[in-house]
Formats: sequence, C-alpha cells, structure tokens
Amino acid sequence: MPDKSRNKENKEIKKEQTRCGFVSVVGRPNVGKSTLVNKMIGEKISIVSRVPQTTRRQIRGIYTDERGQIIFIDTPGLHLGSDRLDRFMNRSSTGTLDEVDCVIHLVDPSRRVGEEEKNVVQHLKSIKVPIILGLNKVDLKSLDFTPYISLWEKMAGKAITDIKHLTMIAISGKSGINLDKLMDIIFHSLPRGPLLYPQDIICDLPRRLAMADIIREKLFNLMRQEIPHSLEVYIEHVQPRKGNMLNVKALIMVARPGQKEIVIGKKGEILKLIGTKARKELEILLESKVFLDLHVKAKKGWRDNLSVLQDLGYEFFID
Ligand SMILES: Nc1nc2c(ncn2[C@@H]2O[C@H](COP(=O)(O)OP(=O)(O)OP(=O)(O)O)[C@@H](O)[C@H]2O)c(=O)[nH]1
Ligand SMILES: [Mg+2]
Repeated sequence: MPDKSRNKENKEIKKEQTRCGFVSVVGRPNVGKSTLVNKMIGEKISIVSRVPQTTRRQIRGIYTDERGQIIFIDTPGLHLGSDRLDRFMNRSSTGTLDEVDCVIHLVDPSRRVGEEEKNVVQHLKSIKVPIILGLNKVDLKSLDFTPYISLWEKMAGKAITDIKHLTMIAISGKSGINLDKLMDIIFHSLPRGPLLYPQDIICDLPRRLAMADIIREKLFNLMRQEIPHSLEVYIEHVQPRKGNMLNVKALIMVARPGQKEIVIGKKGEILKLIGTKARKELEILLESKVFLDLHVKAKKGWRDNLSVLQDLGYEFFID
C-alpha cells in the first residue's frame, strides 16, 4: 500500500551503508503495540482501540530513512483465550519470534503484571535476537516499572543488566517520548543489508483487510462488553458506481441475534454512525468517494469455525 508516508521525504539512501531487518512488537493486549508502530511509521496503518485484542493478525509497517529500513511487525496481543481465532492470534504473535532480527517487548506499567505477561516473557526469554523492553505509556504520571523488571529478572534468573541482548527504555508511543532513541537502538541491532521494500511502501496489509479493519475499529470504539470480541467485518465487494464513486459492501458478523440489534441500534442509528465514521477514512484510503453499504448478520460460533475464519482472510490457518 504505497502512501504519503514520511518515508518519501527522505534523502537519497546510500545502499552500501544501510541496515535492514524485521522487528516484532509483542506484548499482551492493550499495551500500545499498534499505537507505537503507527507513530514510528508516521501514518496510521494499524487500528487502535481501548478494547483488548484489537489487532487480529500480523501487520507489517515499513520505516525507511538514510540509515536503512525497519520492518515492524505489529502482532496481536498474546492472551490466554483458547478458541480457534485466539489460537490463530497467539500463533501470529509467537510465530514471528524465530525469524526476526529484533523484538520489542512492550509493557504497560500502568497495569499490574498478570498471567498474560508471564506468558509473554516465557516465550521471549530463550530467543537469541536482541530484545528491547519498552516501558510504555510514560506520559502517564507515577508509573512503577519495578514489577516488570523483577518479572524479567525472576524468569531469566539474573539481574536485568546481566541479561544478554536485553536493553530497556521508557517510552510513550502515543506522545512520542523517547521514540528517536528507540529508533537508534533498533537500527544498531539490525544487520547490514540492502532495503527489502521500495522506499514508498509503508504497509503490506491487503486493501480489503485494511478496509474491513477501518470499519471494525469504529465498531470497537462504540461497542461495549463482549460485543467487540464477538464481531468481525468482511468486505463483500468493491464496485465502481456512477459519479466516480466506489460502492463498498461490507458484512458485520456478530455471534448472536441480540448483538445484531445492538449493532444496528434504534432505527439503524448506530449503524449509520459507524458508516459515517468509516466512510471518511475509507475515502482517504481509496482516494475516491465511497458509498458504504453495511449489513449485519448473526452467526453463532464463528470464532471457532474454520471455513468462516478462512473466508475472513485468516489464511495459513493450521489447526
Ligand atoms: N497514555 C497512553 N496511552 C496509550 C499509549 N499507547 C497506547 N495507548 C492507549 O492504549 C490503548 C491500546 O492501544 P493499542 O495500540 O490498540 O494497543 P495494542 O497493544 O495494539 O492492543 P491489541 O491490538 O489489542 O493487542 C488505546 O486506548 C491507546 O490510545 C501511550 O503511550 N500512552
Ligand atoms: Mg494492536
């Protein structure tokens, strides 16, 4: 997806001096992984919400400057759920760890260390590549980093300063605190090599999935309780329409008829609101006027249904 990223503003890049590599951003849900990747890239490529488990698949965000190229992999938050979609999400997250050049373990010190966090460190403690422990959300006041440092020390059996390949940095993905420093640390940890993507590419997410995610983000920001967890969006078609417009037909799938009623709202008002918010962003993405046709269907147990998940684009799904 070529875009108006800050990548384009960069000076000419001297090929023989560049560093290039993959950096996986992992952590439990809601710690700010997608926010951080968006900020580092300088454009919104991954959706963000207050609801845990917003990201459902790997999204690559590509940053290029005269130093080289960083391919960030935004991953779904590692969590303890166990249905098919949960397993897919967790595998999308841990599946990157052996193939990348650097890992950012992002934590949210405004929340307590929990089982999920122990699970993340368990996955990370034996990997061989450099790990950056990102103590995120430092824009919030009076954070205590100690429990997260102690967790690493306990799991690794040594002082944090003795853990090989581990660097620590306090940052804020939202306000940008220390992100230049983080970028320096990342570039230093990457191998020398040529750029892997053209300079003007910032994201590898297929367009239909990016479109579906825009709609899903609006739903996540309006819906409460278990509804976000139970819903998915599928782009059925994109067709040209009179007046240089694109007709986008999207299905919102929920798990129960009661949820369908909530998503539609009284006299369709919720659906209308979501449509208006999503259409604006779709028009930016597609660089065209959009007529958005949203409809809602209840399908029980879709999160566990292999063929539905495959239709929704959760490919490479091996159970
Ligand atoms: N105060 C503060 N809030 C942040 C920061 N980074 C992210 N947030 C908020 O944290 C919430 C979760 O952010 P996301 O970027 O969606 O988190 P995530 O780790 O990608 O979440 P999942 O995709 O669900 O795993 C959102 O409400 C963000 O606005 C930060 O640096 N400071
Ligand atoms: Mg995310």
